[in-house]
Amino acid sequence: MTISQDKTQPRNYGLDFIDPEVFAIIERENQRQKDNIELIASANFISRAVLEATGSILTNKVAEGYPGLRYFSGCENIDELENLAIARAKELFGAAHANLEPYTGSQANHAVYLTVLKPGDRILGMDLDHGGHLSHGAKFNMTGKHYDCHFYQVDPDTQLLDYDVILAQAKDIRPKLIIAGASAYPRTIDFQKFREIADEVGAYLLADIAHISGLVAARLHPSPIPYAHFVTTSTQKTLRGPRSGMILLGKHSAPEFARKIDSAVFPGVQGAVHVHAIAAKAVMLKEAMSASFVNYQRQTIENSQILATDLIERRFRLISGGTDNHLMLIDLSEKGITGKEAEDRLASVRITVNKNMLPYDSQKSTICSGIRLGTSAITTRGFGAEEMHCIAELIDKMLSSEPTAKTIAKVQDEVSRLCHLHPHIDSIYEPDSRKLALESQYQLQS
Ligand code: DSN
Repeated sequence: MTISQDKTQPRNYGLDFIDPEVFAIIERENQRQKDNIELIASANFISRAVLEATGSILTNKVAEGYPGLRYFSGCENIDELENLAIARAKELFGAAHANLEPYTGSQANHAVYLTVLKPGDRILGMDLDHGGHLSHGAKFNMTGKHYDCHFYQVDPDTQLLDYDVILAQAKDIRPKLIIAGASAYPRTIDFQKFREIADEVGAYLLADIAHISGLVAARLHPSPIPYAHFVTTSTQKTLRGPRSGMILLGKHSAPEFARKIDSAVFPGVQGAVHVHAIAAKAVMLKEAMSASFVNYQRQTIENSQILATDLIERRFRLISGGTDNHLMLIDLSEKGITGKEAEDRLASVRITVNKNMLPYDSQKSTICSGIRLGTSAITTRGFGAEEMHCIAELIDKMLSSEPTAKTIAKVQDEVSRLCHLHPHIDSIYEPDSRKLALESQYQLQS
């Protein structure tokens, strides 16, 4: 490749000049994010501060081990950074020990398994089709291959967790580890009950709060820290941080497991630290300590509940009849449309959702009978109650019957109007933004 520059101009080593192909793809994705209503429940928009930390020169630094015990020199700044992130995580979640090194939530889970399980040991986790996660024992995941995985489901009538049934199952299976936590469960999880079940059968309890960690940080969902032996989370969902992971231990489990979990993360599951991600998580944790973050999470839940109520009024059937958190699951079987068709139809008008398996689904996972919607990303953009009413109407127009070309055009116009009304993340880069929900990210408590 030849890179020639106009010698009269300052040298340009930026991405746009060095690799215009990648630059163009990123620009197109930026535009897509601006122009679409993002309803994928695990999605969010990070702040400029988190983005800057993620893309910083920290990527250049090699570090293995933990602060004060590194396998490479030159880690004095990195030690300070990681200690800061750990202190913030402990403060925010009321944890006695925090490990900020997991690359992802799944890696955090694997570290917990390595800490307490041997190959072939029994796990009891939530069934993937009932809202669980791949890394909780799915047969095509590493966990399903290494451990003897069993699953609890939701009640067929209420679609809620039935703790008596889970207890009976746990007594039968005698798992060494019980996993509480989900990717698609719209209701509050009772971690205290899970701990009682674990104690009854002599199991360890892992709470995977990947989806709800932002709500837990804001005290809008009960915390598992006092109950679970291990708490894991990814950091990019409701917590609004970088794509990464974290492990937290309460004061009851830290004395026994702090050292073990650290060595399970490194060198057990991972190698060198993603230092740039540690910095981004430190910033995320500072943002999450602000009053505006709590307001944001409150609005996220309120938006979710308004959207759910509006959809129910339009004769959509919601799994469990509603939502307590940032997400909802819609059963489309009575609308005569599959999850895949709904996902495609909404994508055609720039509303982004994911098809989702429902409890006791008769469809295969590439088709699904439902979709999952979440309000974390749109709430970051500043969408409120009024916009939720509009979105419910748009979804109804697109899914309740085959939309005509005229309807599709009208819905597309309305999506453009809403996106224009609440600009993309670029607008939260402006400290003088007039939009309170976006501006508030800068109003951090000292
Ligand atoms: N776990 C997947 C989800 O819930 O969407 C991806 O993070």
